[in-house]
Amino acid sequence: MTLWTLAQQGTFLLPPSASNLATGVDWDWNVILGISCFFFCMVVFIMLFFVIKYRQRSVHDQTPVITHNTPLEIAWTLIPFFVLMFIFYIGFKGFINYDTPASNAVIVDVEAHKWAFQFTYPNGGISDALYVQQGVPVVLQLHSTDVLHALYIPAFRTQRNLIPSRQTHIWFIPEVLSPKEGYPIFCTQYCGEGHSTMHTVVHVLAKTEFDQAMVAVANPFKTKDAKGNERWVPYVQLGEKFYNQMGCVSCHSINGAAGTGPTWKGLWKSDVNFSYSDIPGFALKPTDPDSKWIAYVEQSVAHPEAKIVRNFANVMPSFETQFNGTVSKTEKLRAIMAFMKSIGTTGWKPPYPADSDMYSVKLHPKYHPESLAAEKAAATQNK
Ligand code: HEC
Ligand SMILES: [Cu+2]
Repeated sequence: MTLWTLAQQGTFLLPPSASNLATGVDWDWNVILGISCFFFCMVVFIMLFFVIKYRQRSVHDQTPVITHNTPLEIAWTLIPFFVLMFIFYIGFKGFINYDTPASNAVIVDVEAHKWAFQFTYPNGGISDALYVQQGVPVVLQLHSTDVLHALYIPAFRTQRNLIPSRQTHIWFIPEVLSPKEGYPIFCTQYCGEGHSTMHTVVHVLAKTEFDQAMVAVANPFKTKDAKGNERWVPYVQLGEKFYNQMGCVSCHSINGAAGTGPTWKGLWKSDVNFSYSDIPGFALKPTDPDSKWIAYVEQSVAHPEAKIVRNFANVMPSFETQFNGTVSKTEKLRAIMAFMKSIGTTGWKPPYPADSDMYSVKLHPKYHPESLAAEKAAATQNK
C-alpha cells in the first residue's frame, strides 16, 4: 500500500467522506464554494458588461458626475452581511458538534512521538494503525511525548494538534467501511526530519472483523503470515517492540551509548557491581547461571530500588504492574529478556525450549548482521 493508492480514494475535489463530521463539513464546504463562485461570476460578468457598455466611444465623451446611490449602497452592505452571518452560523454549529463527543463513545488513547502514532484500546491492546467499528462513536485522546504533532484524518474531516504535557481530543462516528488498505492518517505539524514518514491508516470495520482485530491487538504474541496462517512472533522481535512501546528505550541504549540507565549492550552475563544492594556483597559475573540472571532482571523491573547499579541513580520507575499478575505480562518480560540477550555480546544458552519458534532466541539480525549471513549459509547447505 502506498500513499499514492490512498490518495486515489477520493473524488475530484475531496477525499472520501466517511464520518458523521464529514457530512456537515462537506455541506458547509459546498455551500461556501457555491456562494463564492456565484459572487465571483457575478462581479466578473458585471465588470465585463460595464467595460463594454461604457467604453469611450469618442474623444468628446463626458463622464457624468455621480456622488452616491443610497439604495444601491444599502443593498451591497446588507446582502453580504446576511450571507456572512449565514456562513458564521453553519460554521459555528459545525464547530460545536466537532467539540462535543457522544456520551457512549469508545475512548482510544493516542500517543504521538517522533515519528509515529501509537493507539491504545480499552482492552489494553496497542497498535500502530487505528481500528474503529462502523457506527460506533470514538473519542481519540491525544497527547505527545516530545514535540508538537497533529493528527489529521481527511476521510473523517477532522484534525487536531497533539501538544506536549497537555491532553486534547477529537471525536467522530465512522460511518463508512474503509477499503482494505484503510483511510490515511497524517501528522500535519512539521515535527522534525522524520515528519514526512509520520503517517498511518485507520481501518473502519464491521463488528465481527473489529472484534477480531481487538483480540489481535491485545495478543501481540501471535501474528498472521502472508498466507493468513497464525503463527507465534519470535520473542526477540516481540521484546524489541516492548522495549520501544514500554519506554525502556528512553533510558537504556542498545548500542553501548551512555544514558540515564545502563546500556543493554553486553549486559547479559557481564560483570555488574552495585552501589547499594538488599543482599550485602551481591555482584553478578559472566559465570553466574542463567537462573541468577533471570531472577536479577525480574527483580530489577519490579523493584528497581532493591539493587542500584554502581554509577547510576535510583531513578527507574517500577514496572511491577506491567509485568506481574497474568501469563501474558510475565511473558512480556521474557520477551524483553530474549531481546536483551540477543543484543548481548557474551555466550548464552536458551533456558526455554528451543524447538518452538516462539521460544527460540537467536542473535538479532539488525544488530548482528553476521548472524543473518550464517543463517543463510546454513540454509543453502541444507538444500
Ligand atoms: C527513567 C529511566 C528508566 C526507564 C524508563 C527504565 N529504566 Fe531500567 N534502569 C534505569 C536506571 C537508572 C538503572 C540503574 C539503577 C538501578 O539499578 O536501579 C536501571 C536498571 C535496570 C536494570 C538492571 C541493569 C543492569 O545494568 O544491571 C534492568 C534489567 C532494567 N533497568 C530494565 C528495564 C526495563 C525492562 C525497562 C522498560 C520496561 C526499564 N528498565 C525502563 C532507568 C530506567
Ligand atoms: Cu509529527
